[in-house]
Formats: sequence, C-alpha cells, structure tokens
Amino acid sequence: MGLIHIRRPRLTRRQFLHLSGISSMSLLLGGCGTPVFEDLVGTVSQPLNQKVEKLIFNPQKLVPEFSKREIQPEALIVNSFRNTPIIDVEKYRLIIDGEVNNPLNISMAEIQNLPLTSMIIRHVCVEGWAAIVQWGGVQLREIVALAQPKANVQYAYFKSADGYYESWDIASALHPQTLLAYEKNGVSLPIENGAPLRLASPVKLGYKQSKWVTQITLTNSLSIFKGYWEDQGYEWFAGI
Ligand SMILES: Nc1nc2c(c(=O)[nH]1)N[C@H]1C(S)=C(S)[C@@H](COP(=O)(O)O)O[C@H]1N2
Ligand SMILES: [Mo]
Repeated sequence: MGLIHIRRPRLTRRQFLHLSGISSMSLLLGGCGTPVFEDLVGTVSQPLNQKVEKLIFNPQKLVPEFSKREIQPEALIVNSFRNTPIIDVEKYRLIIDGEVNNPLNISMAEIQNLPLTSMIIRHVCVEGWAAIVQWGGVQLREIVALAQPKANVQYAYFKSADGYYESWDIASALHPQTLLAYEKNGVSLPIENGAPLRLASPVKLGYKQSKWVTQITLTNSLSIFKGYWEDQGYEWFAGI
C-alpha cells in the first residue's frame, strides 16, 4: 500500500488561514509565485466557510495505492467519445468560477508551480477493463481552495475541450486523491489521455475522469445535464 508522495511542502490548515497578503501568496506557491499569478489569484482575505473548509482540510480516508512494479503501462485504453482536441498549451487557461469569491484563470505554468502529488491507482472503465496507472498532478482541493469557494458549494462541473462534460459531488472532488493530472507513469501526460490537464481519482469510475479539462464551475445545484454518459443512462455518483 502506497501513500501520496508530496515533493513540495504543503500548507497546514493554520498556515492557510493565516495567509493575508501578496507575500503570503508566494508562500502558497512554494516560493515560486510570479507577480502575474498574484494578480490573478488576489489575496486570501476571507476565511473559507465551514463546510467546504472542512472538506478541504479533512484528511479523508485514503484509497490504498499500488507499488511502482504493479503499474500496467499498456493497459490504459484510450477511450474518447470524439476525436482528440487540438490545444495550444501556451494559450491554455484553466477557469475556476461559479460560487467562489476569487474566480481563477490560470496557465499550465502556474498550475505546475503548485505542489506536485503522485499516486498509483486503478482506473476502472465500465466497458470492462481496468489499468493500474501512476498519475502526477495537483490536488483539485488545492486549486479549489485558491478560488475561495462559498458556503453553499455542493457540486463541481467540469467542461472539456472536446465537448465532454461531467459533474461531481463536492466531497469526492475535494478528496485528497482527486488530482488534476499532467503526468502519466512518470512522463508528461500524452495528448490522447487528456493533456494538458485531466481528472484522475481512485474514488470514481473512468467516465467521471474528464480529459482536457478547461473549466471547473462550483455550484449549489445539479443541472439537468449531469454528464455526457449520465445523460444517456449511466449512474451519476459512479463511486468505486
Ligand atoms: N473529455 C473526455 N474525457 C473523458 C472521456 C471522453 O470521451 N472525453 N472518456 C472517459 C472514459 S469513458 C474513460 S474510461 C476515460 C479513459 O481515459 P483514457 O482515454 O486516458 O484511457 O476517460 C474519460 N474521460
Ligand atoms: Mo470508460
């Protein structure tokens, strides 16, 4: 059983709540903050609301991980409902909006300045295959915390560059092993697997793990459009 590997220092709850200005923001970025990023994220001026704050800092039960030698490099089958979209990484932005005090619009360089987490988990597709994969990326909870979610947030919506869409319950989205991944099996994420940024999590089935994510909207209600496969009859929660 493995644990999440943290290669850069992570904030404690106390440190996070004490952040109050630009100099503190660079602490949040592990000392790599650029003025541009500080302008984008602003400052953490308001404490997070109770409920979401609890989810962000709650250790939550970790799903046991696999060891390096158990990785199955050939087993992850590319499964895309349409063609692979063409994305210019230099122009790429990830948008975080909705019920947040501090909407974000950030580049891959900025995302890669955040702490890198690596995990080896099993990806399970309902079509009858599975693969043990190592993913590297940023915890989704880390980015959500920067956006300062409001008290009523219950769902996260994910939009993808190929027209795919998904919605998750907020607790699963803020699970410590839910990542926005940009590495697969130790190398840059291949385009067909969702580069520059995809979801990866051991708590949800394969179809919840959106590739080519461009926008994350935090909401307090579930739309009638729940997800590309869900809207054709697949289960919404899709936990593992
Ligand atoms: N944007 C987008 N994300 C997606 C899909 C897709 O078609 N488009 N397919 C889903 C399904 S059903 C699975 S099993 C996994 C497959 O990931 P992979 O292609 O990297 O193996 O991606 C999921 N995420
Ligand atoms: Mo799937």
